[in-house]
Amino acid sequence: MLVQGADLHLERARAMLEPFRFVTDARLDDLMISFATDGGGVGPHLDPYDVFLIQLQGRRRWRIGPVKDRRLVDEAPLKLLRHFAPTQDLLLEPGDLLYLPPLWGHDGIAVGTCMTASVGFRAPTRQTIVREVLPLLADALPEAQAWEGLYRDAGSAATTTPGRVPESLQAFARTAWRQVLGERGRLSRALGQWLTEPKPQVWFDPGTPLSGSGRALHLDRRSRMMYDSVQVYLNGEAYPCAPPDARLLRRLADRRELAAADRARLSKAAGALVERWAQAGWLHES
Ligand SMILES: [Mn+2]
Repeated sequence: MLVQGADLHLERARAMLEPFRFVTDARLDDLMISFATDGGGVGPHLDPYDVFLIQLQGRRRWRIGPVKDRRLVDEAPLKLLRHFAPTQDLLLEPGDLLYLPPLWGHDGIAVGTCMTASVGFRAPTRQTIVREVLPLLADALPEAQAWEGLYRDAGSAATTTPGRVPESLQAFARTAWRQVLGERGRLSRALGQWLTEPKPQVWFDPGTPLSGSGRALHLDRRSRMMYDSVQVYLNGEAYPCAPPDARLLRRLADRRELAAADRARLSKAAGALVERWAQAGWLHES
C-alpha cells in the first residue's frame, strides 16, 4: 500500500522532510509511505527522480543497480522492468537510509511486515517547464491587450491565395511572443508561481485572524513558499517584495517560521499580507 503526499496530512511526516532541505524546495516533492507484508513489493522499476528511502519499521531487501535494458513488461499495470540485473543487494533495517539516483533500477521486497518512507525530488524536463509555465505567462498579459489587440488583416485587397498563412499574422504572433517574454522578470515570476503551486489535491482550511500579540508565525505544512531577487511566492501567488520586508519574508520561506521579534519588524503592508495569509490558512501563529 502506497500513501503519497503523507507530508500534506501529518505534521510528523512534514517534519521528516526538513533534514532534506539542503536541496532547494523547488525540487522537494513529497514524502511517500509504503507498507507491505512479508514478500510484498512493487516489482523492479525505475523512477525519473532522486529518492531517499528511509526504513521506518521492519526490514526491506533492496536490489538496486543502473539499468541497461529499459524494456518494460507488456500489459503490466505498472512500468516494470522486463530484465533487471541488480548490482547491489541490501537489507535495510529501521533507521537505515538509502539514496537512489534517478533512473536506477530498484526492487524492494518486504522481509516480514514493514514500512518504508521515500523522500522524492522532482526534476522537470525543459518540455515540462515550457508546458507548465506558458499558460502563466499568457495570463500575465494585461487584460486590456486581449481586447484591444485583436489581429487585423493587413491592407484591404482581397486575397487570391486564401490557403496561405498571412505574413502579417506571423508578424503579429512574433510581437505577441516578444511581449510575453520581453518584460524583464516575467518568466522568473511565472516560474516562481508554478514552483509554489499547491498540488491539485491540496486544499486549505480557512484560518483564524491573528491575535497580533508577540507570537511567532509558521507556514502551514501544505504551504509552498519560495522567493527570488524581486518577488516572494506563496502557493502560486507572487508578491513584489522590497527591503526591509524582503529579508523577513525570505527568512519565513527558508525557515518556514518567523520569530515573534522578526514578525514585529514587518511593515504595516507586510503585516496586512501576513494577516491575509493567515485567514487563507496558509500560515498560523505558533
Ligand atoms: Mn520507485
